[in-house]
Formats: sequence, C-alpha cells, structure tokens
Amino acid sequence: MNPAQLVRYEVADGVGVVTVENPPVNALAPGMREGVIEAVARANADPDVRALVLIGAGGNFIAGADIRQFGTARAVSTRDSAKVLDASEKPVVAAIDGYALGGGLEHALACHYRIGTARAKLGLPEVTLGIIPGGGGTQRLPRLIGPEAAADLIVSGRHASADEALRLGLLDVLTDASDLRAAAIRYARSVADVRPLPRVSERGDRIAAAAADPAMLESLRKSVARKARHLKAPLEAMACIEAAVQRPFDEGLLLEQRRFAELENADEAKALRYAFFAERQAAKIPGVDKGQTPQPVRSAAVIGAGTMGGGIAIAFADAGIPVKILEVSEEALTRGMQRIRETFEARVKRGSLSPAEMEKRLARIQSVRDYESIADCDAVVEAVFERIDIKQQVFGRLDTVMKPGAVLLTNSSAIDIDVMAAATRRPEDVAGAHFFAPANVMKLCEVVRGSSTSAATLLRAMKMGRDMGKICAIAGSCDGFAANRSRTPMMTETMLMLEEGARPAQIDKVMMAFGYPLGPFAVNDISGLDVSYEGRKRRAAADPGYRKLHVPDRLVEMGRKGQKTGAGWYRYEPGDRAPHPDPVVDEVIAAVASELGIAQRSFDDEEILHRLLFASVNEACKVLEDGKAYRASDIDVMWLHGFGFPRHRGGLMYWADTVGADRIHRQVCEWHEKYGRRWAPSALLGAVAAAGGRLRDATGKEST
Ligand code: 3H9
Repeated sequence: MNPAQLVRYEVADGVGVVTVENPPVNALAPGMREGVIEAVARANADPDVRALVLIGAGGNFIAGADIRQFGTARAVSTRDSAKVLDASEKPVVAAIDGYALGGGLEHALACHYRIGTARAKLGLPEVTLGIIPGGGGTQRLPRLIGPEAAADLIVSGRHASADEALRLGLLDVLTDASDLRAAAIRYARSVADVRPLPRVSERGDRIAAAAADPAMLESLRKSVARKARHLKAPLEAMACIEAAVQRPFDEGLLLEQRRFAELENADEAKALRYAFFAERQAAKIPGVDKGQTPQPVRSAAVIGAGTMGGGIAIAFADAGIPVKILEVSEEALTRGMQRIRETFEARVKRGSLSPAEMEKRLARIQSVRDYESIADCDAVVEAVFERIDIKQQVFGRLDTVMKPGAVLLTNSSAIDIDVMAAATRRPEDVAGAHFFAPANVMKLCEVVRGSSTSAATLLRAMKMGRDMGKICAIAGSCDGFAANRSRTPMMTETMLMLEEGARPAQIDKVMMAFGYPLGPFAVNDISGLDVSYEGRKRRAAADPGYRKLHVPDRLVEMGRKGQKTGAGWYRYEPGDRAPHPDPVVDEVIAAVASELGIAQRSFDDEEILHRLLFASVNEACKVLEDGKAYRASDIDVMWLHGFGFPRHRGGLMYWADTVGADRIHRQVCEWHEKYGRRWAPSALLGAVAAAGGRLRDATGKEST
C-alpha cells in the first residue's frame, strides 16, 4: 500500500479522526508512525478541532510493529509516535476493534482514553518474538493496571479479551455500538474539555503500593524467572517493569529502549521471528490461490472412542464444534465417554475450566453407535486401531453413508492414505489429519495428502485444524509421514547410544539443557515404551537389515512400560512422577552391550546432542528429497508443535543452519562409515553443504 494511504486524517463534528489502514491487521509499516505524528500536529494546530480519535480500518486497531522490519533501521519508532500522542494538548481517544497488540497497544496506551468493542483483543506479545515492548509498553502498562497485572500480560504475551481489559482498567469504556467510529467521536466530544489530561505516563496511583513493598516485586521477579525457563526477554521485561515502579517515567523509557535494542538482533529473537513466519507459511499450499476460502467444518464425527478418538472429540468440543463419536461396541463407547468426562473433570479440578463450561462442552459431544447417525457431518476423522483391513472397512462404510462433499480424514500415524482412499469412490475427499497425543493438548495437526487428495480437501482440513486451535502443516503420505519419519532416527540414536555407554539421565539432561521441557526418556516413560514395541517387531520381521533396539525391547518384555507400570527408563515412587535413575536399567544396558560385544565409553554433551539431532536433520532432508514436505520450514513447525522442540531454537532445520550444513554433512558421512546404512547421507544435505546454502530454505520436490 502507498504510504500516503496508510494514515487518513479528517475532521468530523469537531473531532480529528486519524485512521490507520494497512491490511490485513494494520501492522505498523514505514510511514504509519510518521502519518500519526503529522495528524496529531494538524489537529493540535486546528482551532476547530477539540479532540482526536485514533482508529484502525478493517476491523482491527493495530496488530503491532511490522515483524519483517525487525533487525533493520527505522527512521521513526513507536516510541516517537507514542510520545507525540501522549503530549497532545487535546485529548486523544483510542478506538479499538479487533487486535491492539504490541506497538498497536503501545499507541493506545499513549492515548488519553481507550474505548473498545466486545471484539477487542489487547496484548503485548513481544516476548513471544524474543523482544520486549519497545514503545513505552513496559512503562505505561504497569502505571495503568498495576505491576502484577502488567507482568502477567507482558510475560505471557497473551491477549486480554475486551471484558478483561475493562476489568483491568485497560479499557475505559466497552461499547456495544455498531459504529465504533461514531461512538468514539461522541466519546471524544464528551471528554474534550477535561483538564488536566489523564496521561498514563503521569499516573502514580497503581504503582504506589508496589513501590512501597519491595518484597512484592521480589516475589514477582522470582515467579517470572521460574516461567522464563531458557528465555531472556521475560527477564528483561520484568527488569523494565521494576523500573516503572521505582524510577521516573523517562528513566524507565531509556532502560526499555536499551534492553529492546540488545534483544532485537539476538539469536533468540531471530529464531522466534523465523518461527512466527514459518507457522504462517505452513498454512499455504504451493500453487493454490490464496484467495480460495474453504467452507468451515460446522459439525464433525470421530470414529473410535479410544484415547486418540476421545482427545480429538474433546478438541472439537473445546473449539465449539459439535461432534459425534462413533463406536460400534456399547462397552467401548461407555468407557470412551467416561474418559472424556474425566479429562474435563481434571481441568475443572485444576481450575482451568468452570463446571458450567464443562457441561457445555460435554453437551457438544454426542455418542452414537451407527454410521447413519453421522451421515450429515461436514467432516469425519477416523481414529480406529492401526490395522489396514479395519481402516479400509471403515472408509468403505464412510463412502456409503457420508453426504457428498464431506471430508473423510484419517488420524493414522503411518498407513498410506491411498490405501484408505482406494476403499472409497471419492479419493479426492480423503486426507490425513494426524493429531499428536494427547490430541486435546498438542498443537500440531499434520495434514496428509494422498496422491488423489484435492486441494479443496486439503484447504478444508487445514481450516478445520486451524479452527480447532491447531497449527497445521502438510505432509505427503509415507511411513511416519513427515513429522514422525524425521523424528524416528533421533529416537533410534537415543536408544543405540545407551549400548555404547551413555545413560538415560545424561541424555535427558543434555536435551533439557538444549531447551526441551523434558528429555526423550522421561517423555517415553509418559507415552509408554510399549507404544513403539509392536512397530519395531513388524519392521524387524520385514527387513533383515533392520537394526534392533534391544534395550527398550527387553524393558518392555520385563513389564517396564513407563510411568503406568511404575518403571520404564526410570523408577517411580507410588503417586509420584519424579524419575529416579534405576540400576536395573544399567544392568540391562550392560548385558545387551556385552552380548553385542560393544565396548562402553563416555560421551560428551555435544556429541550426544549432535548424534541425536544430526540423525533427524539427515532424515528431514530425505523427507524433502522425496517430496513428502513442501518446505524445510514446515518440518520446523512440526517439530515445534508436535515434539516440544525449543521454540527459541527456531526448529530442527533452522537450528541445523546455526551449526552449518557442511559440518553436519561431514559428520553424517563419518558416522555412515562407522555405523552403516542408517546414516546414509541425504543427497539434498550434500548439495546444500556443497553450495554453502541454508537448510531452512530447502523445498520439497514438486511431484508428490
Ligand atoms: C511490536 O509491536 C514491538 C513494539 O513494541 C516495538 C516498538 C519499537 N507484522 O496470523 P495471521 C501477517 S512486536 C507483519 O495469519 P490471524 C501475517 O504474516 C509485534 N506481518 O492472522 C499474515 O500474512 P500472510 C507485536 C504480520 O487472524 C497475515 O498478517 N505484534 C503481523 O490468525 C495474517 O496473519 C505481534 O506479535 C505483524 N505484526 O492472527 C502480533 N501480524 O497472509 C503478531 C500479522 O502473508 N500477529 N501479520 O501470511 C499475530 O499474532 C497474528 O497475526 C494476529 C492475527 C493475532 C494479529
């Protein structure tokens, strides 16, 4: 958009109306801040103007700085335009519809009044991008709503609803007028003569109590440090909030400016910006027009009331989408519904859901026992036992009963989509919707395309996932699809390193230091060691060259299946989830190593990290080579949201670039010589290394 059109100024009823417009979310592009500054000057110089309104066009206020501009020099900053708004001699009213985020909310905070609609969402999400609010947000927000509420919003980066914003004092007025502009003009006229102007920068009442109570700030700082984990930005934000309480406004602003500048170009911020755009990129299907808008899924069905089916049904109900859960056996259905109820009850017990809301969500889940009852649903997700013959039967039935145009989805984590599509006369409507366990918690939905899946089906499945609050990325159909396929080699190396002398606790410690919330063995104890046991047996039977994982196999055969049996990779005390290293596991490892004639040695932390992640980088490159993912960044999105890969590392492939494709390729080749075919180097990895390129820019082959 032409910068001249980014900010419009007009006078209505003696009020200067400043409208910013930069679709889709009015991010602050170059020229916008200048436009606001100029409009405020015009209004202040015009004797016929008594007050101002700052408003966004197109259903949003301002969603913040343009994230693409970070890391580049900016002539005029939000700090400057906020200062001009704050200093205006005539009152300025921020009129907020939709998003007021980051630099957008900072503009609103610099205004003298804030009026919002019920659709308003307000927040300072900067820490999610590795930075802190840099336009006075850390100084004005605590002065307006108090340091505790400000720290909560700034450190979580969450969006407050209009109701909450009103309660906190972030909004002065919540209007139900259908015309926000007209309501804001009326409001501006009503406050036109108020003097002195209520400047947030001059308020001291909300910080006075904290200023007199250092212990309160100390405990707030500790609680932020606990939540920040590996991130710098929340700690820096907290330091600025403390300055807001303890120092004059201008000093606090200077501190904020310094800390912002330090963070803006740090690795953490670069990785988090990359992750932001990778997520949005993943929503795009190459060659498919952005303008195509799929119909939303308004009603859904889930086949199978097991753990996965139940989790998916809960995810639909959480998103407000009515869902029918189908199980032919009465007993399995009752058990499944009971488990669903228990999941909701646990949330009520934790305080994250009210009993009334639980009942509302439960009412959205209807249990049914025959296929005819689901015929009218817009989408169906099959989540039955992972057996090809059973899946084919289900798809045959779905083909017979489902209304034309319904999307037929499978939650299979490995079976070829084409096999299921072939059981129907509408293979173009069949795709995978691979949710990760627990489906009501994990954010990733891997949408899997078969060879006949239409773009319309993919788009609709993506929209459905997005409406369920999931982050979607598309994979091609192959064993393990893109996410699990790229992760399996890492899991294999985790187990095989044990035979050479590493210990579960050491490996877990390395991965937690890298940024994972839990190490792979602790996670495996939660998901259950038995889950992959059968799959390994199948693979071993089918492939004589398959490298068996003797240690986990033996643990499963000993009944050590993880937390559910009180022991797995670790030992657990009854009623306690804390993992304790167990000498029994060491004995199993030693026995396997001696039987295989493998000498034990020690590992340093870097070797552990590289061995695990390089194995997966190599496989991820093969996934791209085979055309089973569109882009390397899609694989990063899968790792971030399916496997808890630390977000401040960007994703597997982004992280790989920080090491360098060349170094990884050389190491993979060395391990190939040493360990054999499971380390066969990817041609794509070799090509990127030879060209001195970046893995994160790699794309999948066009054909599949
Ligand atoms: C900041 O303000 C720092 C200040 O303190 C600094 C002072 C010095 N920039 O997500 P969607 C694009 S930090 C650039 O699909 P939704 C997005 O890429 C900033 N582009 O829609 C996408 O483009 P495309 C603080 C942006 O409805 C399109 O808009 N602000 C920006 O699901 C639609 O986005 C934030 O962190 C942006 N700021 O969600 C807010 N925002 O179609 C970041 C969006 O080409 N934004 N785009 O792929 C969001 O969280 C979500 O976009 C939002 C809308 C909730 C607003």
